[in-house]
Amino acid sequence: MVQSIAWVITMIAMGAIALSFLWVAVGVGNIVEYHGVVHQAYKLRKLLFVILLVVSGAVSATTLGGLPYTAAQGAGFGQTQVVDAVGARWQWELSTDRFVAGQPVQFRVTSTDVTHGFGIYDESMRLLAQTQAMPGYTNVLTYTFARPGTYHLLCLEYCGVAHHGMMGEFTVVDR
Ligand SMILES: [Cu+2]
Repeated sequence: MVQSIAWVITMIAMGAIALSFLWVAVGVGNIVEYHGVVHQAYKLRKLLFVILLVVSGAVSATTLGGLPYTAAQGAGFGQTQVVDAVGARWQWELSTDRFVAGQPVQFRVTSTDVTHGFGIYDESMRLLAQTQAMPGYTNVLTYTFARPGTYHLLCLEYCGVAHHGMMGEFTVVDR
C-alpha cells in the first residue's frame, strides 16, 4: 500500500520533470530579455522553496512515527527474548533459534570477519527488519513477531563469493 503510493508519487514527479525538460527543449529558440526572466525565476524559486518546506515538513511529521525503530521500542509486551546473532563468511549463527510470538526478540548482531547485512524475512520472503553485522561492534535490533512460523535470514551486504548462500532460519512458536 505505502509502496504503491510512493510509486504513484514518483511517477507524477518524474512526469513533471520530463515535462519541464520538454518545455525547455521546445522553447530553446525563443529569445527573451534576461532581467525579466530572472526576476520571475527568483519569485518562482521562493514559492517552490516554501512549497517544498511545507510538503517535506508535513511528510516528515506524519511518517516518522511509522519507522520500525519506534515500533520496536514500543513493543514492550512480555519478556524480551535476547539472542546473539553472529555473521561469518558464509553463515549465520544464532544462540537460540526458537522464539515466542508476541514477545519482543532482541537480536544482538555482530560479525567475526567482514560487514554483513542481517535481514529478517517472513515465509513469503518479505523483509521485516534489518541491521548491519559489523566486526567488533554489536548492533541491537528488536523485533516482535506477530505470527508463528519459519523465518529466514539473508545477508544483505555483498561479502564474498558465497554471499548469495549466506542464509539462516529460525522458528517462532505460539505462546
Ligand atoms: Cu553477504
